[in-house]
Amino acid sequence: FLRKGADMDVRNGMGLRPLGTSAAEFEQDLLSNLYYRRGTTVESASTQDAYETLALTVRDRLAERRVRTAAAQYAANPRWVYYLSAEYLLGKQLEQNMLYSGTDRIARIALRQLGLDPDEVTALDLEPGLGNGGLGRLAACLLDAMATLDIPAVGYGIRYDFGIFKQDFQDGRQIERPDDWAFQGNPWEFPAPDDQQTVFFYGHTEKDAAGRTLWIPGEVVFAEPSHMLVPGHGTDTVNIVRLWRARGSHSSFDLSRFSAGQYAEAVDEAVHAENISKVLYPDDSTESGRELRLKQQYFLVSSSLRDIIRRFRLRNSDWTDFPKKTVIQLNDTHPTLAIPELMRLLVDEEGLSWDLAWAITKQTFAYTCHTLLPEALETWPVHMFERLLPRHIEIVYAINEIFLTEVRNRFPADLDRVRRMSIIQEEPERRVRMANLAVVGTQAVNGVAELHSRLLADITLRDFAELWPEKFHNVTNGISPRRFVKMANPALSDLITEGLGGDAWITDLDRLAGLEPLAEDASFRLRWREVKQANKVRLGLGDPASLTDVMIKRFHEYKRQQLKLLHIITQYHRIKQNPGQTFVPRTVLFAGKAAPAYHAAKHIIRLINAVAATIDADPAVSPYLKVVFPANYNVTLSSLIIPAADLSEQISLAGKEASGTGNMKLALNGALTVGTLDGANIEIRDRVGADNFFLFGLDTPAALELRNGGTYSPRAYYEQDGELRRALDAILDGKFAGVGREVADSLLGWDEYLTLADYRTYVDAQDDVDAAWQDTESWTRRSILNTARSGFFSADRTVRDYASEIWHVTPVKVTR
Ligand code: B1N
Repeated sequence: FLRKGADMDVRNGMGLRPLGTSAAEFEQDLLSNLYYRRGTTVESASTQDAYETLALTVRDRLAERRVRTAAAQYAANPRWVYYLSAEYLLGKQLEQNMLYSGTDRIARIALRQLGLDPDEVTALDLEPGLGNGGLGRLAACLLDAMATLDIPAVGYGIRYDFGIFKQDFQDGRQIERPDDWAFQGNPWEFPAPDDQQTVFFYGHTEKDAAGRTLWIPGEVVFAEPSHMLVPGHGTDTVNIVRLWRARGSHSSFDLSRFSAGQYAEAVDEAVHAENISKVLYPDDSTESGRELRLKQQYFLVSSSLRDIIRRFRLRNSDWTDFPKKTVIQLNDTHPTLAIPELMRLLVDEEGLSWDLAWAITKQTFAYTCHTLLPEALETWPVHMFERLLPRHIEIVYAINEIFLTEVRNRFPADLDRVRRMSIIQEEPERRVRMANLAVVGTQAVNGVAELHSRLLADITLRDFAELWPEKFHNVTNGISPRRFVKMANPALSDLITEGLGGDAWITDLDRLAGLEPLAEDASFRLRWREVKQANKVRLGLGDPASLTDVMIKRFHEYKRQQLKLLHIITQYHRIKQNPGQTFVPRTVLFAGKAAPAYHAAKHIIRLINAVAATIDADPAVSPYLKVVFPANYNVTLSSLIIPAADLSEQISLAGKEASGTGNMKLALNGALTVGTLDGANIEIRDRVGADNFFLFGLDTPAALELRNGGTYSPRAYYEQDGELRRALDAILDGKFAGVGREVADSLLGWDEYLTLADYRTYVDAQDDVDAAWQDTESWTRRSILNTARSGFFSADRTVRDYASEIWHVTPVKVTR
């Protein structure tokens, strides 16, 4: 491996014929790839052949940049960012790589020259759904921004065979189908079998003669890496995301069984090993607690750390330099086992003293927390943890002992504090608290929006913030303006570029502020509206003249899709009760998946579909109200919906949504928000201005008081508010095909998310929306201001914040 790195700076692809930038040259390369890589010709190529060939031809145009990036980064021997995440929602690769390599136009010309339909061919590009929701998409946006800012970085993750399930509806119910995304192969992936790693599980520990601990593992699994390119925009940097796939070890083929005719049993062990990277757990913001998930986490961490150390050794030899050259960002607690694993590698395998190893480890890691929900804070039963990772539990105990000594010294006689802060929970069952381990083993902890970071320090991680206030930071999330404006909304991008007199905004989003004066320009406003209109036509759901009201996100009770539904039913009743009256026509669009085992969320989905059908079938209502729910929300669908939205629903109970990122995407594309004072909504409202945001609902202190005071009485709201009662009664009386009584019962029972307490202010805010919509010019002005003032929410700003506050890294410029 040393040779591979050592001559990296000299084998710069020199002597290679540079790839052409004309359509004719692209066409020649297509033909050549079709012939030599797919073994066929245009005359006999299938659409799949054409697609794979196109992908390879585009990919080749980034390869040279990738080689130069690797060489420049190797030469600089910089401080690296390693981003560890169990999830990545990268979105489709073809369109992105055509944009970033500047081949979009010539590729289409070349395909047509060859008699191929570009739309038909590009339609075969699939989205790798290796994540659940916001956390996975954030990882992808941060990688995009790191490459764009020339930060030397590698993302590490798991190459799940099956990504997030595909959602369908049957009789309005969500059904799940497997997402076999790479069944046809994945042309974007570079396999790197030479960098395979070995991962151990189970077994026991022993002490050798010198007193060193040895782990005698009970299972050996191979981790096979491959990577995808992560190009930066407007720069030559091309970073990578490295994904691990589990393979059975060679000894896991049981020859004796095979010889005895037990053919299937002979591969049992290999099949078992390969299950580790088989499927993404479809739980978002909840914990699944299954042993296979813990196995996945260790698999990711162990193989990635070995790879990080391999890379460190290419240019360095002194372990004390490790934290100077390495920062490892933990994307939530999912990769927290990296902390005891690095300790094990340094102490057991490298022979460092505990104290030195601990100093290195703490300096190396940083932890991002993405939640406030207690049920999302991971814990693992000690018995499961110690069976799977017998050495790591010893290390965790040792870390805990030293840590608790520090707590006792700082807070003598505060036994309760020690109990709360311990990495080991004792009651009702012994469990390892991963968030505590993550805070103890890192040099920085951050939340993902201002409110979230404050609540982390004041409530969720309060004891830790009191002990180490300097460890706690805020880094507000951001989104890629490339994917969510430039690519998703080309028409608006062109108008912005024209309005600003250039496209520098794509990598410098604060420049959108230059649009403010144009909000006062009637002809610009008209064109702004025309773009929105065209995007609604492109989406093809509902009347493009209607107010397009969107709620697109995972289904979770805390996000409160059920509150939006109560508003819809209320509007339905108002329309029915007032025949002859006119109403502001609305298309309400829901999209999102529920975890397959989350029954309450699935009931909400079913009820939405039932209400949609009832409204559709009612000619008195359907001219004014339409509910649409396209199935299988993913990055691709979001890119069609977001540019068409007029209104963005961000209605979680205050204090529950860590940040949200859909809220940012929608505001940037000119939607106005109706929202609570939760997550990043607060920062959006601060920036776009209170006049351009529809605020409602309890704030966090009021919500906490109402819930913890035990005074929340949903029945009282039901009895006092006629419209609310009517909406709930309609559900309870079975007016929507008899569906959804569970939803109404839970809202009237013990509802953690105080839905009925926010109903009236929400409906009133929606009345304000209707009134505002009727003044078209003023609405458009507010829409433009939302875009103009949302530059802060670029992931480039997020990455700059991480780079200066937490990572302390500097860019490495790739030159020719
Ligand atoms: O992370 C996003 C935030 O914008 C959202 O507010 C937040 O809900 C989301 C366990 C999670 N938090 N926790 C998860 C995902 C998968 C899983 O298995 C938890 N996702 C979030 C980005 O910061």
